Amino acid sequence: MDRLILHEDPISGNCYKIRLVAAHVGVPIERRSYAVLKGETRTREFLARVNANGRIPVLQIGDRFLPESGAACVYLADGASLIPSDRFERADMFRWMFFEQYSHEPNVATLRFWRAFVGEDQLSAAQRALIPGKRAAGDAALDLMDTHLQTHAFFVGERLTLADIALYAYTHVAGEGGFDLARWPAVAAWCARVAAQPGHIGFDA
Ligand SMILES: N[C@@H](CCC(=O)N[C@@H](CS)C(=O)NCC(=O)O)C(=O)O
Repeated sequence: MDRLILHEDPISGNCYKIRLVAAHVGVPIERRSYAVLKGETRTREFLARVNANGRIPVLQIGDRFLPESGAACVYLADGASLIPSDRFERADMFRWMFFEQYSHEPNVATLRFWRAFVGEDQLSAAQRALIPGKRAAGDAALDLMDTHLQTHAFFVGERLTLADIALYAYTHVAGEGGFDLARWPAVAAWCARVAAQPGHIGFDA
């Protein structure tokens, strides 16, 4: 088995997804930390060696580097029950993972990052102007999730899949971005359900 190293920032939910999948499948990973807030993923060395896109997470597998949280989750969960074997369910899992990347993370995670880590008073005028749109889009993503979860225990196939892990990472800390989960009770109940699964680890584990 290749040595696995997660290049990460511990504050990042995208990195937490990968640690959570690794815990569920019982695969040990080493961790190498970079401070996004200090620009440590934008150094010449990081861009040349780890990820030309200047972002974490990156899963290093032996001497190969795999950026993008979803790709790393798929790599780690290959052959495990976190990826449905049924063709439709597998595609549906990717549907929710793509939804997370396009409709959820850019809104819910970005507002969390700005509020909890950068500080609203440190934002540029351009960033501040984006807040209302991101708030509305984050609310809409949580509305959609809540509607689905009113009649489903998990996102796909009534059991834990990568879709749940991808969406859980930033949803369970959405309060840090000003999204009060009390407004979305089915989402809050699902968060508790995901956290109660065997093999679960918390953000700070
Ligand atoms: N789509 C990517 C997003 C990665 C991403 O946005 N990473 C952020 C931290 S969560 C980052 O590295 N930001 C540093 C920067 O852009 O300089 C994924 O899912 O891995």
